Amino acid sequence: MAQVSIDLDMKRVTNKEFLEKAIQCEPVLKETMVKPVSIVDIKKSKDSYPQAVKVDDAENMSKYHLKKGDTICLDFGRHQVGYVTLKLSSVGSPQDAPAYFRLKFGEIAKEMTENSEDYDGWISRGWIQEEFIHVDVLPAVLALPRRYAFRFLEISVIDTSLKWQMVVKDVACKAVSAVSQEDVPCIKVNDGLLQKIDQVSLLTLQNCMQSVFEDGPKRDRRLWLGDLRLQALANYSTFRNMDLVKRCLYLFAALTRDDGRIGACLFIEPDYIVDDTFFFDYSLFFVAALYDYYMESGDKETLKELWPSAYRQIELTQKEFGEENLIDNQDSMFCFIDWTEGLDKQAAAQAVYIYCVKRGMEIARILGDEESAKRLAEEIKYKTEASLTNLWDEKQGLFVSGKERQVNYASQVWMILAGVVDSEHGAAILDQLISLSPDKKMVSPYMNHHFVEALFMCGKKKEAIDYMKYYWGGMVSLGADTFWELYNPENPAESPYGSSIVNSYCHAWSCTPTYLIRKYFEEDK
Ligand code: RAM
Repeated sequence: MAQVSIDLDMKRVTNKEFLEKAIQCEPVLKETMVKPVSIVDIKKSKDSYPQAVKVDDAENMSKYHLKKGDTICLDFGRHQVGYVTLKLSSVGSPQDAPAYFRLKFGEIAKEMTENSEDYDGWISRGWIQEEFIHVDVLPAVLALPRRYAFRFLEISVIDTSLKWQMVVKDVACKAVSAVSQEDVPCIKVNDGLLQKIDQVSLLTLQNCMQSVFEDGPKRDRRLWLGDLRLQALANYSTFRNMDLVKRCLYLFAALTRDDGRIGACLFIEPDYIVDDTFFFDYSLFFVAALYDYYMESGDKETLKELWPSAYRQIELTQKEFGEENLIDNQDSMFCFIDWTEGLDKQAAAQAVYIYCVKRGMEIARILGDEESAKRLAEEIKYKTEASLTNLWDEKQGLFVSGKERQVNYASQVWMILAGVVDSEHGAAILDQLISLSPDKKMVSPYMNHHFVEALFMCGKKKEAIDYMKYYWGGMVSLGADTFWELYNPENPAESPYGSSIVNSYCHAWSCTPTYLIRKYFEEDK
């Protein structure tokens, strides 16, 4: 079972002024009414990704008289996040028993073929989007209180009676988001697959941009710092909703542990509250996210106000280093990096630290805080030297991690992104990595994003584009209209949760191709 680093005894503190600023930036969500486009049949197949086959137009749904055991599956055309209302009635004799039916929502066709009773994973089955409903009196308008993330809605009648049947007269979804994909111009790249990848990235980001940048509108519907950093980058290249980023930064700075440590994620309901999960890398990414925000918005006031919170993350994470300026060996979930089983995170965590401290040093310089800038420059020097002396394996031409000197993707990628090696050296490392193909690869689109960014940074444009087409294009070829939380092309059913039923298929950290294409590629074509 995967574990996270949890601090059950933590004391929380709230900076009311910061919280107030975050509340002032709360977006008014745009609402769009969406109707299903067709009735489909999702064919169970040996193929792990079944497709939905159209059997009728959605406007014919009221022609279906549903009795015990009957099912109809509606396709809303593409992924939606919103509130669903159904108009139901009956035909036949007077309604002499309740209508009893099951509603099942799925983000992709595969979910519709999975049986929730089989779920035996370690996170809550409550995330499975399924309702068992009784309606005593028809006709009725059923307005569901939950917000769903879905493209497909299956209505299965468990029972009516022998004398009457249920009719679904109309179904509508009030879709919500802080932004609208239609406001973003298409990429100027003459490549159909890249255009498609860009559009799918945009819809992913749009549907995650709610009251905060959620990680996934199906699950966990929370603001996670690692996801936020990437969403914000994608947002700068597309929607440019600066207030939503500002809101999230102020929320993280407002809601901390009593020592100032920023949590890995936070909740906004019923109250604003920071979770008790902490990751070394996620706390540090507050520094990087603040830096990126300033570079894009020029909002120096926010930079100045939040700099002490950012600096505090460096001070606190600094304690994780031993005398020789190397991260002490820790339990595997002290730092996130990726969901890869058995991944040794020492080298990647060391590099994330250097990456973030470099951005911290830049902030200090921008704000004229010369003393901190000097201290951070020394910190970068020591940690970089320690990495090159202890974690670089000259014989293998790769970085190693931990006591077992594990070779993995994450260490190389993060050492490159952190600038521990220059781009020429980085290119050689990537060549060596790809040809060696070590066991410990990448699982999440989050880690794959960093790999692609490293390729771009080392001048490997063609490889980066080819890899994006292979990885994100792989999801497109399996029918994705939003990108997924997890995708391992070599094992498409993989899930860190014990079962893919609870995987999220519109997930923030996979939306970055729109950023990568626009930043590194578009101007060339
Ligand atoms: C998962 C979520 C989230 C991510 C964490 C670390 O629970 O998918 O997006 O940031 O992992």
